[in-house]
Amino acid sequence: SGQSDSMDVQTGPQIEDDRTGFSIETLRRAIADNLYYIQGKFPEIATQYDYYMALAYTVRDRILHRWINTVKTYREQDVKVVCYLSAEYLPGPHLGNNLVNLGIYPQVEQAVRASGLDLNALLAEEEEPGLGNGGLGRLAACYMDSLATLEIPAIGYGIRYEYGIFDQEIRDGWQVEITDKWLRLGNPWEIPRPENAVDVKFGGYTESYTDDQGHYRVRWVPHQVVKGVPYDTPISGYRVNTTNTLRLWKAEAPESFDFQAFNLGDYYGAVDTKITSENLTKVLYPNDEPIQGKQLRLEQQYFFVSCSLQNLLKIHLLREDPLETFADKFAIQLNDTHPAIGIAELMRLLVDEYLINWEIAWDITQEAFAFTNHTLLPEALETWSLELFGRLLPRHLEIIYEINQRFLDQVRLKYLGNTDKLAQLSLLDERRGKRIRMAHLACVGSHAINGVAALHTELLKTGVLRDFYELWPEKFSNKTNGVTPRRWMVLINPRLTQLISRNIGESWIKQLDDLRQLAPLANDPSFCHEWRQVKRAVKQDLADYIQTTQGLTINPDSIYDVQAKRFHEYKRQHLNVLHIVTLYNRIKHNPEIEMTPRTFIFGGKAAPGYRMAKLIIKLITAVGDAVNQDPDVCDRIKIVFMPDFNVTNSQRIYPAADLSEQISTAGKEASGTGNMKFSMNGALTIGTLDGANIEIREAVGAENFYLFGLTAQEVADLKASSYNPRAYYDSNAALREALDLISSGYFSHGDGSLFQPLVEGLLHHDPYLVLADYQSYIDCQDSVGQAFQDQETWTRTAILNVARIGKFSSDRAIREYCQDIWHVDPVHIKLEEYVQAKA
Ligand code: GPU
Repeated sequence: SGQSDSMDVQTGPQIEDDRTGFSIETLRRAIADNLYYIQGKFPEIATQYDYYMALAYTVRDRILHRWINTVKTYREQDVKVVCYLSAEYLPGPHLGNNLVNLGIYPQVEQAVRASGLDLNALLAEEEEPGLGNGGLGRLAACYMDSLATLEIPAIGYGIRYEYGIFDQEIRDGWQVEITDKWLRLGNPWEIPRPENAVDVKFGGYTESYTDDQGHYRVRWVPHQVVKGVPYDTPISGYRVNTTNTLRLWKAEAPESFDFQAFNLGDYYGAVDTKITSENLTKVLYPNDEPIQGKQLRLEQQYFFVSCSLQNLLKIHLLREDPLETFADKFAIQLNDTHPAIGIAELMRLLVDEYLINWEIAWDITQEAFAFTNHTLLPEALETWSLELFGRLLPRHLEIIYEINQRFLDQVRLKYLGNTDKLAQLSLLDERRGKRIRMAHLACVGSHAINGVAALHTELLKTGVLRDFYELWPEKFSNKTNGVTPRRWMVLINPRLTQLISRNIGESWIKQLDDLRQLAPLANDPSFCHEWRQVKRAVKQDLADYIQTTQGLTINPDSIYDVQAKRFHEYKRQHLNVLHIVTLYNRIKHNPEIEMTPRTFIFGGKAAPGYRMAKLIIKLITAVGDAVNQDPDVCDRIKIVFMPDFNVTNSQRIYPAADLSEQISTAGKEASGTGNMKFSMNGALTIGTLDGANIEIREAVGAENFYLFGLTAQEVADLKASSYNPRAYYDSNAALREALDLISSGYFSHGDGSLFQPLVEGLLHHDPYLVLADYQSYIDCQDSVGQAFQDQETWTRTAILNVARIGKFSSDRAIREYCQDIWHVDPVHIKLEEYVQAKA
């Protein structure tokens, strides 16, 4: 049998080879070995999951070899390291991505086949770590991929949520949330490092004392201590040895803290502490652009930030570097304000624990930190009530007062007598109860501040952060988002990848601008034909999947018109629905009407407490139920709601789309990143002048982009001049009919009240200007329908979109961060033979 080969081999170097070798036979043997020694199974009783684990460990061994060499090199060469602080990461399944990055996909495919298995079936076994809500968390994962690929020393710090973002099911057309037990069957990609645990304090009070040298000092006497245990996941780069670390912290009860209670016989009290400690990292808050004020959320933020900064200081001191050089060795990036408490925490650690004087500590802090803002929605800007903040972090409150006082002294000098300026810039919002403004803390404590798309950065400078821009224009810059072509093209769209690489080589995978070489091929009929064949095959794949999972038949020759993203009113999924209902009414008025067949595909989760977002999901499924069964429609319109939109499921959607819906109210979507993923896979965009849409349109050419709607300026002007949505309803018959049909109960079994909140909201408030943009959207969609009739031109346009999308690689974004903000350089990792290393 296959087993006997591995029994016969010699011990010694051959064993090492089984953990590092890439040949098909070595890989096959390693899988069998891991099934036996890791899973403790033999083939007759092994499940697909067991084989997935055996394969995952096989791949992990190859990565570990590179990881160890990476860590060793960083240590020996005393390099500057990027520290990305993010409350969320959405890395997606690791196995496939690691196969791509290691360059062993074909070998592993064959080794798995030689074991009598199917690689796709094994890949499907992996539970993805849903440790984020959407764009912000996924961006962090793309950046980790690019950092490793560009050979930049980096650590990603975050939270090891035991339950990630909920799984979404649709029951009776409504979203139902199911707990995400992603760790249930074990996680082969993480290594716990209990020896690197740190303590984090909460609550209590502060007291001052005078030290031996007569210095005034402050001591924090906490009410509770929680232990943070790091779990490390390797992040491989594409075809390089560099393998960086994603370090996620889990909260546990400290061994010693309630020792006294334990001794006194309070066994249950001690266990209680354990339970409350572990609650800290139990679950991710499922709000995309979050609601305010939950104590546990602040505890999570402080917990992971304190763990991370303590860890950095420990690494720094282990390297025997003086604290004064801390900012030369670490660049700390704040992924929105969620980790902004880190500014006060680094001050506390330097001043209280390492006894550095305030001014020096402040210079170090400002030099080390940089801040990325990800939203313009005023309700999403984080603030914490003084009362809650002071109760949980009494020492940090004092430090923030001190930072604020020194900052406002500076402001006073610049704006003599201008008390409005002081109130506007202050870290404390004195209206609406006293609250701490985390964005202000982040701005004051950082040397660099950036937005995530050109328009977004401009709006920050003239809007929410204008006073800071006036004060420190040199701190501001734009860093337009990007996404990794390794996951979002190579991994998820092998057909397209092969077509491209066969024609222009493989350099584009690391140099996405090289896709430009496709441009001349847009005029090559045989290339266009192959392109169409690829698209058709990928669309068939999605049709098959929808058939099997939902029993719904869709037409692969129809336009796949896709809107897949979190549900939020500003993203305007309901505008999309109004288009569908408008088309439906046209058919009802004129059953013979010519119409390009469309399949409307939706995907996305709503925050569990966001009633309107959930009602919009119900509206989509309700319209779907009516339209999909209506014989009059005759396959001109189909509506699909793909449940549980996550990284795994999204990977089937992006490659198959013809039309990408990017229809947010101008000025509301900071950047968007799905827009880039669709475009890279050859979808055309229908979109507003919002976020990165503007730059995508500039890159691909206005003639290759379906633009509609008001500009950000027009939106602002219209709102200022008392917008009246009702007037649009009154003057537009098609719009009126669409809204009336929804109100009538036609889609809700005669229940006219179900969608009333939605319709009434649009008619009387419409904060996101759905009605104002309706006609422009409909007209634009009509031209999309027309254009799709001419497949030759459509394909040419799609090819040009891909040829010109290079800018939106996260590699470009990371290069800009490295040059302008972090001032870090690549470090090449050489592989030391394991055999040698061991000797
Ligand atoms: N974003 Br703030 C989130 O996904 N979650 C958040 O809490 C905040 C922002 C998104 C923006 O909405 C999106 O426009 C952007 O592309 C993304 O962050 C990454 O920058």
